[in-house]
Amino acid sequence: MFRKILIANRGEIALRVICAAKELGIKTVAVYSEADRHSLHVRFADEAVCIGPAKSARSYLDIPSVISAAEITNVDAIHPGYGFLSENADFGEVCETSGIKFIGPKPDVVRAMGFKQHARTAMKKAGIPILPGSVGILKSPEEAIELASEIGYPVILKASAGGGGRGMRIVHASEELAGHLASAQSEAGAAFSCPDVYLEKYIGRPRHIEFQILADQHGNVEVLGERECSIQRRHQKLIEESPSLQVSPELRERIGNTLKKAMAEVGYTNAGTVEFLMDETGSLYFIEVNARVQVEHPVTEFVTGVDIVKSQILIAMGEPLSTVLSGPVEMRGHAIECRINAEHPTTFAPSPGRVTGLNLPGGIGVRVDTAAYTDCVIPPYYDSLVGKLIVHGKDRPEAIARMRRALDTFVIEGIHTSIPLHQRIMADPDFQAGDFDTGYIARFLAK
Ligand code: MV4
Repeated sequence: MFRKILIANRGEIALRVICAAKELGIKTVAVYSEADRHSLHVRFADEAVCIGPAKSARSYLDIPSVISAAEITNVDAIHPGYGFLSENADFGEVCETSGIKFIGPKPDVVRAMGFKQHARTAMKKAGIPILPGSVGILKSPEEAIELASEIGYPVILKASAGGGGRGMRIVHASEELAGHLASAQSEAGAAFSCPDVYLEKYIGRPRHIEFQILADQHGNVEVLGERECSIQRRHQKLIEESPSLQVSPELRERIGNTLKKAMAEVGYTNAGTVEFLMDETGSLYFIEVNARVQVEHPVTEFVTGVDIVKSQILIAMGEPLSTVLSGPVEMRGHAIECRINAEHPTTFAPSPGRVTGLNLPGGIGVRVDTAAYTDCVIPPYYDSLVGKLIVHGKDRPEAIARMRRALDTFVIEGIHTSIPLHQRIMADPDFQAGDFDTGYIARFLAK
């Protein structure tokens, strides 16, 4: 049983974890940078420790500072949230050697899932469909050219240690392959200290669909359905929903059952997300595993009624899923999330500054996850997410109507936000018809 946990994060997710801990009767410790002295996570935690200057590299990403704060306050465990140290296997190891439980998968599993090529091989072995491509990392341009001609162009080169679109190259013809391979390898080496690159068949205009899983320390895995995350710009998601209109009950059941087996086989524990691309025929192909709680977890919480963050804490304490969950997981209704960023709605320029006025929407089926308050200052040093507006309705049309009325009463003064962009998307006939893929935002902005 945990008595006290430290939250190694800031903003809305730090508050989200504090809420879960409070409901479990667990004390909390916030850590904060000098720029976050007046943040709500500092105010609502039982204790707070300043861990360094504004720049993340010297505070939220600084392992010795976070561990020192944990030791000084004598916590039992650390919840990393998302981003920052959440998928840093070295951090997980330091926690363990310091006698502090890391609320996430085991470091070896985090490390293995971080190498995409490794995750791909493991998923294939367990029967999860993957795209045709290299079996290991690419060893030579000749090997790459031979493989690509077998698969057929276009193909995509991906950094094994990459993610979020970094270190990727689309290759349309054999003449381009050697050059793109060399540049992908050097970019990957510089960015991730690992030059390994692999190759896959390229899918044009895919949909991005991800499955939420929970896995306990006793080999049990549950699947909490899927999320549709295709509405994104430059690898930043803007809108997520659950369920996906494109996933039939049969497909959900088939992928879900295979995932239970696959995640148990790789020794995965805690909450996790398995990302897929869907091609225009409706087939799903595994691309990567995210070994953390995700920004968009609330849409899954709305449709399943499962508290994912509380589940993470209980799993880390050793509880079996049979007691973490109150029965079989069922999906009810439809949920949509709009990410509210501090940025200009058409230029996407960052818009940090003081929030001079704030009105949060509420009412039936509406949830706002935010650390913003009137007169708070959004610092320029971190992610531009200022809040998430999530709605739940009996079906997708009701969820959209609810989102539209909630956006209409969501007022943030003093900074620019993405609220007006979301209002336009919710009114778009293509969005309303569910007619979109990962190219949607680029086309929408060009209209
Ligand atoms: C792909 C792809 C097409 N074909 N892989 C981008 C981020 C990384 N997580 C995987 N990504 C992609 N992988 C193959 N074989 C297209 C993308 C992609 C994408 C994926 C999900 C959401 C948005 C995207 C935007 C552009 C490209």
